[in-house]
Amino acid sequence: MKNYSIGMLSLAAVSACGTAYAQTEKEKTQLPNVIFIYADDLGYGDLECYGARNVSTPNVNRLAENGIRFTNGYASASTSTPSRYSLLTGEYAWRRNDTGIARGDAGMIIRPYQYTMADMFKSAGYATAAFGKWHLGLGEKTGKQDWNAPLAASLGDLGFDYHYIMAATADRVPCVFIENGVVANYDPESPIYVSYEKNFEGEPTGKQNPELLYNLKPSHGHDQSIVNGISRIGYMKGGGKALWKDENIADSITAHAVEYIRNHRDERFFMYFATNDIHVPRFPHERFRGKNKMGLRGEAIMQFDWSVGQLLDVLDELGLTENTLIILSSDNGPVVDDGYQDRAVELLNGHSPAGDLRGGKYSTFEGGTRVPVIVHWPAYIKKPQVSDVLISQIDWLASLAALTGARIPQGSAYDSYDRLGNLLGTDSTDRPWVIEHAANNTLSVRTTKWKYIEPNDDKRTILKATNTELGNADVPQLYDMTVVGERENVAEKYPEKVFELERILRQVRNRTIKMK
Ligand code: NG6
Ligand code: CA
Repeated sequence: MKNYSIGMLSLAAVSACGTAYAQTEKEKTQLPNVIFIYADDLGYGDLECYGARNVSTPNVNRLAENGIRFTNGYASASTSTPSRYSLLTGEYAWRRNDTGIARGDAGMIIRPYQYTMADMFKSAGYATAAFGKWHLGLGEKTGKQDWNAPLAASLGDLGFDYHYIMAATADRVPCVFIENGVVANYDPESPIYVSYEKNFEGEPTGKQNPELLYNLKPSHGHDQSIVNGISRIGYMKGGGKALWKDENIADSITAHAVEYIRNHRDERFFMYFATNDIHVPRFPHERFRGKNKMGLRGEAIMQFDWSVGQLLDVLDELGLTENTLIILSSDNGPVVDDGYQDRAVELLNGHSPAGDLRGGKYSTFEGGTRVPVIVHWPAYIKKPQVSDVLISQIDWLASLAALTGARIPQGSAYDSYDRLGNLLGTDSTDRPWVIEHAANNTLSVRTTKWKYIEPNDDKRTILKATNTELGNADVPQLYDMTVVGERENVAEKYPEKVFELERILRQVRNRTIKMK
């Protein structure tokens, strides 16, 4: 039996499985606001509090110094769409075959009937909102959206009361914000057309008109439609005054989030704050330019930290800091050259984006999925700590449902377990296993001591364009996780371990295992 006490209050503790529910009205009134600060491609080593030396992140440090900083926290996947799908549904993305990196005109991947993180909070009486990068599709069908009318399906169908988002990523068209299912700041003089098949007649592309790329040029891919002097993935026409300017994206997302907090100061709210930073194209606001010796990538980290600071400041100002639970993390590991000539590689200056982990974004290796995780809730977490407990974003839905008292419908959030005690620092029992999902759909199983990577047929050991070690092999790999860096494959030495972890993976796949 566990007790979650918040200030004067002790949340009713329930049952042998350690689930805590906010049961009474009084308890419910003490529930915190919840904010996810979800960075894009921010690596394990990219924050000062995780050892970064070339860039300071004072606002994130503030959270770490007064909260819990996790050293074994995992995103579910090493790319964005599957990671976000898993976080928001509590179901592994690899259970479906349509959750890979989404196009900008993908149909909405989470279906309206699915239960989501936002549904959970809404059912517990929270106001719910999403800001920033979405990348989980919009509308009914891929390629069939009418961007000049309300979208046929959007986040309102997934439990979010309000959203101000980018459809996909900054490197994919359409380059406009979507507010509550319609293009924000829509310009009727300039209707929007999008295609991932072919260009629109007379429209320039990065490939054919490199002279028009006055802001950033691609290093690989990203040579289709040009918006704001930067070429993107996909073709678009129109947009007019609705088109974003990359240098203002962080300001725009943050301003909307800050305004939301102000307007909902008297309500309990859940906010999914998904920054565009530090994804490519990295093109931060002028005020960060020249401020970091790593150039644009370092400046994008500074801009991320600035956004965090804006949220913290408004919470302070409104007296909401104490009872707001903030969870800061990233959707996948780092990449340096992800397709634009932003000089990120040459200006690293000794910085290790993945810390001492091997691999990065796209990999099966740790750099792909082990990410910063910081939890901050002054009313509850009184003793700051660094925790090495094994946790995964897949569990956040069930864990926060345990906090709020929301009941998850049977069969929903199937892969998500209540590990609230881990997140709040009261339970240091490791998750018995964590599943990591690489870009090529290879799965790995991490336990406290071991990591098993299943064999695959992908011949690439390095993703050349990004210079990322992928960790592929056609034989089983087993690494001793007490040794940093996944260097020595000891599968042949410990066949019984390989067998044990293979079995866990098989059972998780088949849904024949339940975590104790
Ligand atoms: C890749 C893009 C990369 C990035 C990634 C998705 C090319 C050559 N590369 O296909 O730039 O957009 O998709 O990143 O197009 S994620 O973080 O959203 O998953
Ligand atoms: Ca990402």
